[in-house]
This record gives sequence, C-alpha cells and structure tokens, in this order.
Amino acid sequence: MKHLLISLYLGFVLFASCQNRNSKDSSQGGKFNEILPQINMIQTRLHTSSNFVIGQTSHGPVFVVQGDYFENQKKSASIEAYNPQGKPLWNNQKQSDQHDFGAGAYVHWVDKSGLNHPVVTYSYVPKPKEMKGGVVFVNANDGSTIHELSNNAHFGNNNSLLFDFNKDGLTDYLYADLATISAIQLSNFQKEWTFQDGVRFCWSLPALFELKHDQNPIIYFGSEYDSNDGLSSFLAIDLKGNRIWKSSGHVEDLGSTPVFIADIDGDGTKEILKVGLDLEHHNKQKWNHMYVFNTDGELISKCELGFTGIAIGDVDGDGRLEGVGISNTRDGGLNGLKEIRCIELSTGKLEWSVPVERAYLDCNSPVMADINDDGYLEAIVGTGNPAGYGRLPNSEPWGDIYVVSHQGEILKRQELMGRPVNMGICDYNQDGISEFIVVVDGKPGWINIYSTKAKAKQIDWPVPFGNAERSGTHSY
Ligand SMILES: [Ca+2]
Ligand SMILES: [Ca+2]
Ligand SMILES: [Ca+2]
Ligand SMILES: [Ca+2]
Repeated sequence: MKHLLISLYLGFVLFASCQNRNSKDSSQGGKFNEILPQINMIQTRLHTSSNFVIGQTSHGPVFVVQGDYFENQKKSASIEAYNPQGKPLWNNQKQSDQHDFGAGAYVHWVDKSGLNHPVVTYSYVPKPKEMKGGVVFVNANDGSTIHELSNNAHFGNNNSLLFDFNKDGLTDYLYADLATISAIQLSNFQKEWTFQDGVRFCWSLPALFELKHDQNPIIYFGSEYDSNDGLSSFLAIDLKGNRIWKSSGHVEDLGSTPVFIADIDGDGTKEILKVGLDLEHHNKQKWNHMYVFNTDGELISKCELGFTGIAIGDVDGDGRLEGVGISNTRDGGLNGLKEIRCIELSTGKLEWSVPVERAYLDCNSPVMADINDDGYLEAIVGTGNPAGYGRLPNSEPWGDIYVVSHQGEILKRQELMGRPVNMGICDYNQDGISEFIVVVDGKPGWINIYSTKAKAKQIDWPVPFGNAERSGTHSY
C-alpha cells in the first residue's frame, strides 16, 4: 500500500493523502478533542530568531535555534542549544569588539560530515556593509567553532542544501550567500565549485531532485529580482555547478521561499514549485502566485495564492495536491483578505477559505499532518507581527497559530507572544508520535513545543523543510 507521508521536518510540506480517511471515523469522540496541548515553552536569549533544527547526539535530542545575542550593547550572531526540557546546553557566537553581527535566517544540522561529531552551521551578517559575511561550522556536541568560511557577499542567510555530491557516503554542503552558490566538502571545508549566475537569495532554499533514475540529481533555485531590469529568475544547475536552464523575466520575487518538488496533478511526473512574492507590494498586484515549472524549465502554470508559506498535501484524497496557507497582507497581494485558504495547485481552484480575525506576515513553514489521528490531514498555519524587521508601525508584536481541518474548519486557535516564524513536525523523542515545534519571534524569542497524535517515523528530520527534495519526512 502506498504509504502516508506524515510529518515533515522543520518545515512544511507534507505530501500526504487521505486514503485512510474512512477507516477511523467510528473511533472519534471526546478523546480527540484536545488539539496541540503544550509540552514546553523555552525562552531563549536570542532576539528575532527565525529557525531551528533538531539533531540527535549521544546525550539525546538537541534543539538549536539561531538569532541575535546582545551583551554590553554589542550584537553578535548566535546559536543556542537546548534539550527538550529547555535546559541550555551550549551557545556559539560570532562577535568582535569592533563590529556588530546579525544572524542569518537558517541553521542546519549535519550528521555524516566525515568529522567525528555532528555539525551545526549558521551564517552571520556584519554591520558595516563593506565587510563580508560568512558561515560558521560548529561542533554540535559542545558548541565549539570548528571552521568559518567567508561569503562572496555581505549578506547571506545560509540558504543551504545538504547532499552527498560525490557519493562517498559523507554529506556535502551547498552553501548560498546573496550572490553565489558554493559546493563545500565538509570533511576538509574545500570549495569544490562556485556558481554565480543569477543568484540572489533572501529566504529561499534550493531543492535537489533526481530527474531520471541513475542520473545525477539537479539543483533548482529561484532568485529575488536578480536581473538588471528588476525581474526574477528560476534556474537549474548540475552537481558540478554548470547551468542547465534559466527561466527569466518573472515579475515576482522568486528568491524568498523554498523550492518544492512534487507531482501536483497525480500524473506520475514531478513538477517544480515556487511561491512568488509581491514583496512589500512591489508591483501592487492583487495576488501573489504559485509558479509551477516542468523539469525542462517551462513555466506550465501559475495560480493565485494570497499567502507565501504553504503546507502541501492531498487533503481531499483525489490524487491532486492542495496548498494551504494564511493570508500574507504584505507580500501576498492587495486582495484585502484575511483568511486561511486551500487551493488545488494544478488547477488553481479555491477549495475553501475561512476568515480569521487578523493576519500580517504568514509563517514560512506551515505544516500538514493528521494531528488528531482521525484519518484526515489538518494544516497548521500561523501569522503575526514581528518584533524586529517588518514590524507594523506603532504596534506591538502578536501571533496566532491555527489548526484547520481538511474541510476548512478551524479546530484550534492559539495566540502567541510573537510571530510564529517557522514550524516543524518531528518525532524528536522517538515514540512514534510527532511533536509540533514552532519558533516564536521576540526580543528575545521562544521555542514552543506541543504534542500531537500524528503518527510519525523519524527520517532526515534535521534538515529544514524536509530532505533535499523538500518533500517532507516519510511516515509509514
Ligand atoms: Ca505531475
Ligand atoms: Ca486533492
Ligand atoms: Ca486529522
Ligand atoms: Ca514523539
């Protein structure tokens, strides 16, 4: 039987289906009423955190969050590690007496690096723009710095992709700054190649997919207003850093969301998905769009979204994938709606929508899973007003999480102290049931942990937004 894909790691997509939907209807009742009971709320020391990873060490699971650390009025880029009970384990800071450093958006965990310990990476952005940023490689057992590499640019969010490029059994590191992508062999930190055509990443993450069996996979990424005419590109490159194709001339920002690979229409062929942003109403569009490319680089469809973080799954069990998200009133167009929306991605059809009280910046990585174990997928989406960048004028931070059923019924609303920036579902304590984790923005911010009833098998969960295909964590 084709398996359910149930949880995905730090991120979102859950390419899942509802084929078991009728098998458990009779088992519903009061015992399924409690949705997302909170396990823990870890107050970090870091400001404006946006991402986390969870890895496994000999001491058990470790949560690592990135953000800015302030001491003596100096700002340093930092990561901090906690156990699931919230006990601080270690921290690592990129700092100097002369300059401030801010943390890049993403943090990654590498188990098979060729070193005798797991590795965590984060990036830093120096205060004077003339200085170059870089990436720090950290021993995940004790937080010590083991290496640093300088960017080719000032800015970089660690928009990385982990993959064994040369098939030696060790994970290699595809690292991106604002202008270049580099393949780095982690065992000796050598750069194998650097690619610099049309690279302009903000919050994007590339994806990697094996087009044909026994052929080398291909790396796909999009860029943010990268060309001189202010338009955006989408590119495919091979594992040696050679361009395969480039699709140019797109009006929306294609460099601020992850790439996903999925068969959205159920015909057996995968498509390449990219959510575009009308960044800060750049073109005063009514809607932002989902871009669907085929593997030859042709744009085969676009559909109106209204949100930027997307949870993907087959919520109605018809073999076609839906995308669920909550309005992003800054980057999702000028449609004026505040709602949770479910859109069939191959047709662009709005399946349902449900209004919400407030919406601003949506969560980057909404998730989908059978949270209440009733045989149907639920989506968890979030929205909020950040404490730092993007904060609405004359306002206080706020945040909401919603659990919404496959039919658009709001099962739970959880108000938060700040914007839920990124979410993840993984079974960190390995009891077969997924936990739900969310990074909540603040000065400083939090890591909130909730329990679910979603059955899970833990695979590659240290990787933000699932594996290199961004296809989620498989559960059988
Ligand atoms: Ca297809
Ligand atoms: Ca469907
Ligand atoms: Ca369910
Ligand atoms: Ca668990």
